[in-house]
Amino acid sequence: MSGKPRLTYINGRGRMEPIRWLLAAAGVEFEENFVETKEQLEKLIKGGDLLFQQVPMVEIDGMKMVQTRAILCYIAGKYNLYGKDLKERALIDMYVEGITDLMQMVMMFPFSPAEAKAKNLASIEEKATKRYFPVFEKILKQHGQDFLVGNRLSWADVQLLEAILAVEEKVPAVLSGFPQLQAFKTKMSNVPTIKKFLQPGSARKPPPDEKYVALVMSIFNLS
Ligand code: IBG
Repeated sequence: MSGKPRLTYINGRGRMEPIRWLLAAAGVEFEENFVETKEQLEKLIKGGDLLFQQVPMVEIDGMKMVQTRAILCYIAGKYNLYGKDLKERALIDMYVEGITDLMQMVMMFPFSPAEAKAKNLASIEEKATKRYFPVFEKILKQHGQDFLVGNRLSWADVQLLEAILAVEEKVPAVLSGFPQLQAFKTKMSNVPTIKKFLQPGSARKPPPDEKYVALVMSIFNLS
């Protein structure tokens, strides 16, 4: 056995992408097992490895972990990206949950019916610029540090950069009113492990396209 974590999911972003981001930021190499058909998912389910009959599933340290948030917490804790004490952890949790709420809208966007696309895009822009990004702009401005919590890289920083880049793919000028976030994006993109992940050929998955939507719809029941 290689000892590398093994990720089971489709070959696309979905719910696995923040896990890929966090492992990459921690400098951890991983292997991927791509589910390509509904039959393959059903076989995995029959095999009994998916606790709730769902992916993402990550094999790590002898465990077969499911539930995205549990997996992320484990990786963040293991690789020192989860604060130095309970209070820093509480902040990281609050920031991550907020960003996850925004990312939920981004993740579901490709599945919007054509007639709802414009409205859903406007809603993502509105929530990003009026609710979520102002919070992080203010935090960074107030403490004047490079990272959101404890003056060192944490899970919250990684999730925020992922969210900024994902929203920018849809709304390129979204950071125009957020100078702190622009500087944050530049600094975070230059953290060596992240810089590597942002380069072509990494395990980072491309923006969702029609093929991705068709693949997801052919394998999963979206709810
Ligand atoms: N709470 C779980 C988690 O966070 O891990 C939810 C996991 C989940 O919904 N998994 C889906 C699944 O395995 C795949 S992600 N479904 C099994 C089934 O039988 O349908 C599906 C998804 C994508 C993009 I991709 C947007 C929304 C959902």
